Amino acid sequence: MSEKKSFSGLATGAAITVRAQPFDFVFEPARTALVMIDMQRDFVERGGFGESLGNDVSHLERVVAPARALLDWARGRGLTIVHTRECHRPDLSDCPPAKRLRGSPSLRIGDVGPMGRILIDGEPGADFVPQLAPLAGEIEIVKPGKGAFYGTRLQSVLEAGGITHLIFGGVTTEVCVQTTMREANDRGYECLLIEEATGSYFPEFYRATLAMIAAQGGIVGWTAGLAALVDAGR
Ligand code: TIU
Repeated sequence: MSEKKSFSGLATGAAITVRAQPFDFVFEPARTALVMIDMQRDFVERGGFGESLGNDVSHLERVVAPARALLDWARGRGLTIVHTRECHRPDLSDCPPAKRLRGSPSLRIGDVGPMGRILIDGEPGADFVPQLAPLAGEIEIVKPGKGAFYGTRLQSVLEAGGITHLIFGGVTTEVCVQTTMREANDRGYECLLIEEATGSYFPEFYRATLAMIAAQGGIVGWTAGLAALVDAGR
């Protein structure tokens, strides 16, 4: 039963229409949340989890400014704001050994790196990049997995707020962002990903993810440029 949600439809009068792929995305701000995925130092800066996996983090630096612009837009529109962080308890009790032990990273989850213990809640690396830090009253979800619904209170928070539509930004596009969009889509949420506000260590995966979200008539959801969102409903 925890997977159920109500489908009450859009109220009349306050809908905004965004030119999007594969067709227009229509949402009502009062029923929409911005979900900013994992804009953490461990993914965006050198010396963190992303780099320990062998990735070039410079690909994600360019996401910070557009993600901040998206966040500012959502704050101005009065959307519910949700920020997620992927990290684990200091005792690693919520980190499956399969996640910690897979592959041969230079530093494993829980090891001490230049920004503290890798992907551990409370350490500097697990914190938000300063430009994307939550403001008072915004919702923060700490998640142990790639998807933001797994092992978290996100669904109940969204249901309590009457949220039906989600606008996404954050990193990385094909890992935590796409996983969360798929989880949300299966739960009945209408999901829009903002192209400039998300990024991947792999440009080809970024492009492929945007394409696969909108393919087949929006099999996962919609994609749109930031300008299309900001210009809509002006
Ligand atoms: N490795 C990678 O691309 N991403 C992650 O591990 N987590 C998120 O995407 N947040």
